[in-house]
Amino acid sequence: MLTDEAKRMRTTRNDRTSHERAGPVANLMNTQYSPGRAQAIAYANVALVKYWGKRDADLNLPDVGSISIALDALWTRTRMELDPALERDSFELDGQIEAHGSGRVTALLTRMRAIGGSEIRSRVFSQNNFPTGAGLASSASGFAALVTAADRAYGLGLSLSRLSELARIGSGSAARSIFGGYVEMHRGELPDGSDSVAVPLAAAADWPLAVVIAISERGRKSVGSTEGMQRTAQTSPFYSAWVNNQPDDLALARTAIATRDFDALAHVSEASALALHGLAMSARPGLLYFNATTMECLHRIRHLRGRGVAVFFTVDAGPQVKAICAPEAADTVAAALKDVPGVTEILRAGLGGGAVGMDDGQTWT
Ligand code: 2P0
Repeated sequence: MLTDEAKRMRTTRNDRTSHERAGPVANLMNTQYSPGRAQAIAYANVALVKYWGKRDADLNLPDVGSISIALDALWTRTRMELDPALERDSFELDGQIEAHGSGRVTALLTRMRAIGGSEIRSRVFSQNNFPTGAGLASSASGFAALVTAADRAYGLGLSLSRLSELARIGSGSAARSIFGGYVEMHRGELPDGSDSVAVPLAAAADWPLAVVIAISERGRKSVGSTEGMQRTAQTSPFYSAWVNNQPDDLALARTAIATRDFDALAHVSEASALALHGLAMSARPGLLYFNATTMECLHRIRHLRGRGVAVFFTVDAGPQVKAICAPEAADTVAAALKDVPGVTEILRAGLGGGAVGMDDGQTWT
């Protein structure tokens, strides 16, 4: 007996799918399904207009829309094998059986099995090429890769919009990592979450900005995003102001991206990041994701922009600072941030593509 969700997903599964998209590994794609085994790659994203807060915790529906860019240098690769002999799904992350987060993985796979009418459990092997749980959006690339691999392994052929919806159930930011370049996540209005999905705004090649990331702590953050959002919504006196202001910031960012207006994008992105952290600090007890190095990096970036360098900052639920800049400014920005005491590592990225599924056995580029 199909659930209502499974019926709805099945009726909309004939749109463009991840199997048909062009992308950085498109040359490796095979249009044939090979149900049973599959792999996928998805890229992390960084929000310029931030997501923080949920209107429904069960379906993971956001209280606000958001806008992000995909990062080509930070990715998750996931391989899946269905095995009728398995009693439960197993999930290995970076070579270790993962207890943390495996409940979300199983819940998502159970939903996807319901869509395909399968009961066969899977072995899931995931690999991040960057630190997990340190404010670098590992859950975004992770869940986007998972639903893309599962779509192929279970032979579902779902549309990108439905994959975005499923990825969102795993992690709100993951809905955005189904698409590449500049992406908007819609808050949506419907209680079933079917309009709470991401859409592409512009391709990476349309406006190829660069990103420089200053790492100052590699450990897992003390308060995860899900718990931090819940605490903020329940205790911050400023939460409703945050929600009410978001449509204005989304409109500003949309226009800035459409017109390639770097200064306008810089202003709204920094405002959104600072508002998010001000909001988080106003929860009780307050959430402090910055360390001293974070703050110093923000000053350094503002100083560079004051000198005419095309750069702005954003910070997520962790201390790492992401500097978004014109490609020709990336060397200057990287050198300036490397020099900040407490910065242990600099990562550099361009804008990435959307999640791509491929058959098992194909090799990665
Ligand atoms: C964002 N963050 O827009 C914001 C800014 C962190 C700060 O989305 O609870 O891991 O799994 O939906 O997606 C991180 O939150 O949270 C996040 P859940 P998620 O990128």
